[in-house]
Amino acid sequence: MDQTRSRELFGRAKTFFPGGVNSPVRAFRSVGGEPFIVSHGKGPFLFDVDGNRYVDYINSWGPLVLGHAHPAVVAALHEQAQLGTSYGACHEREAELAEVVRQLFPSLELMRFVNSGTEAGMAVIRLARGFTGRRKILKFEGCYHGHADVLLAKAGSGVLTLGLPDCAGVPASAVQDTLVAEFNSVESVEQIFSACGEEIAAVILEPVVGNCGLLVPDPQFLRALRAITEKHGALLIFDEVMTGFRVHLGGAQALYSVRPDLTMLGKVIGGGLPGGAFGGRKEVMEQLAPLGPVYQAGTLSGNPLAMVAGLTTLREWRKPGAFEKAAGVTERLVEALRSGAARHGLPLVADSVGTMFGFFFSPSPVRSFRDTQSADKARFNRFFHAMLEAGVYFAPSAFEAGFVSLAHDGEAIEHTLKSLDAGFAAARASA
Ligand code: KE4
Repeated sequence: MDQTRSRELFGRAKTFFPGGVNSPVRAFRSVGGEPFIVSHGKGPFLFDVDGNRYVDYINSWGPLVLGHAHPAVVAALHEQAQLGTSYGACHEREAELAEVVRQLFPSLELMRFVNSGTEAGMAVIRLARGFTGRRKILKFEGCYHGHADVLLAKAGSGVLTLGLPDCAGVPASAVQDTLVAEFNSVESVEQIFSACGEEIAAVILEPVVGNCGLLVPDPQFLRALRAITEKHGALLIFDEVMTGFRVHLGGAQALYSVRPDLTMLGKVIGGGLPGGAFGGRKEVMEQLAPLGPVYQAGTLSGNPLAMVAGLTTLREWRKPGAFEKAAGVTERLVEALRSGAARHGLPLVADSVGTMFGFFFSPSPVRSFRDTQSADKARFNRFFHAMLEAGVYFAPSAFEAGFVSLAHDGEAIEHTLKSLDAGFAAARASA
């Protein structure tokens, strides 16, 4: 595949940006090689500056449930741009989007729009601490909630050790009150709560994990977290930035019938523009300025472009049959991954929840962050590059989720399935 122009432009990008990128995962460091440079996207496809076409299973890391440049979204943005791109003042589109969000997420009795999932994460932690008067936060290994210091903590050595900084620049003081438990392990949560439950302001998690590959919750896990947090007076926070509208129109909280106290949203809600939200119980949200003492703000929060992109996206996405169609294609892809790997004698576990999927080259089920470490990363990387060569773009990391859009029908999915043998043959080859 000729990527001459991409190489030139990526070389230029590296003179401006660390690693040539504006977000680390885009640099292909985990899979090796260098990324292609996008010229444009359309439906399920990305096109690079050398004219190569790729079936895109990243969809901008989740936002594009309709695919790239959906005509209705483009038209809505074009119309709004002529009325102004940002007002820094109240306008009707905000409540219009909020109304649709609350129809799908009734637990958001009140909400606030922000510009990213990270902002939503910062806000819910401060709000939970302000509402409860407590300091400790319990998160789970492998879950990512944006890059706010307080959430960049990794598990300490012992079960009860407080979080350790997960990257340079995060002082120990920033994560000294962040505890880290094991996803799908009720026992690890109960141990921490029995030791300091009355100091814990909130438990925060991705209810279906997408940031260390896909981890599906055991049936009783989310219900157990609900019961434990209620018992100890801690808030339950669902980070649905990735799962929102994707695993179910109403997110994981609808799919698993567990109502959190606070929810983070992002990605899909902005329809491909910078957008996020957080919301939940009225009495908690009323602690927020200007009503209450917890401060949070944002220049571009609720900006009309993101509002109309989100609104148009959700209106199309909630049309009868749309979600089910994309979920059906996702299941078909996962089945083809399983059967293709088996045909090539490769150990592989694959799963999907709604229109989100993940797979590991692993002989055994992957139910926790620790399990992900047994996955064969080198094998994934060979698979990734062979599929890219065939014009199919999976996430450039063995530890990310994949996403299907409404546009992934017909040619896109047929081309993908036809290309899998090449991917598995490369995966099987010795390093
Ligand atoms: P943003 O600040 O990137 O909008 O959202 C942070 C975030 C919060 N919560 C969850 C569950 C998320 O998945 C994310 C961001 N996800 C990554 C994908 N692993 C975004 C890709 C990137 O960082 O470039």
